[in-house]
Amino acid sequence: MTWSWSERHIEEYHQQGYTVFAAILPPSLIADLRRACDEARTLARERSGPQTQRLQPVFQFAIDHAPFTAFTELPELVDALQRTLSPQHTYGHPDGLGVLLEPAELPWCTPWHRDWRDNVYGLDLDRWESDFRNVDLFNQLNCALYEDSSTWVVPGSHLRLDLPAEAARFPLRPIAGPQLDGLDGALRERLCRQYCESLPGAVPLHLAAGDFCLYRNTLWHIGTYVPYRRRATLHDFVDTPAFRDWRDEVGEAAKRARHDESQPG
Ligand SMILES: O=C(O)CCC(=O)C(=O)O
Repeated sequence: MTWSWSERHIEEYHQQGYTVFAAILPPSLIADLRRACDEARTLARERSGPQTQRLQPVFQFAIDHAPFTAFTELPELVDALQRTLSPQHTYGHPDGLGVLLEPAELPWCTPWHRDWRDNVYGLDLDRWESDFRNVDLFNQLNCALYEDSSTWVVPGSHLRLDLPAEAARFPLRPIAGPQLDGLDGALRERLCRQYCESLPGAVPLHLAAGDFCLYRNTLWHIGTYVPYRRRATLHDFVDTPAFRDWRDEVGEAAKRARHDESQPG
């Protein structure tokens, strides 16, 4: 497979909520990024323990930055992103670009979620509901350096609020993940899989090494991880001036709400 961009990427992005730029990274860059991510994995586990999910942002840590800079400047990627979205959309931010890693010891998964709505406590939910279809906001990327099927999504869910079956599956906030404490690895893996499959319409997103997935983080999505499958998947938000303004206004208001709630009354 050799990389080429087509109008299909725009259609997929809008209809499914994600599109994959297949084989867009050249093999030499994959090799350089893998070496830098080996350093990131070691450092992440030293700092946060064996089960840690990520090192982010990579530019703030003392590892080799050169391959990450090459990734952020790759002409084919800059072009593909701008043709799919707009010249205002950017990736590879000093305060954003990170790497998602496999756990060293035990399988686990995140709860199912739509970003901001379900994982930013104190957020103005009416505001999220009025803005979640805005394509200048809420884009992110996963770029796999090894084959990666850790991310599951509900295609098309970025276009709508929750269906009755989804609301019935997760009636409470915060959404709980599966109960894994004290269980052995194989059982944890099975329960994570059952949890992934429990949301109607959920499918795994399969990425090969060098594939770049651009997706709406307003999609229902989840990450599920096993220690025996090596993972180094670059992860970042896709920014725009409008998204910066939104975070300054709505994200900061959520921070203030959390702060006010934590003060003694
Ligand atoms: O691991 C992934 O691909 C998804 C991660 C994610 O959604 C999260 O950490 O909230």
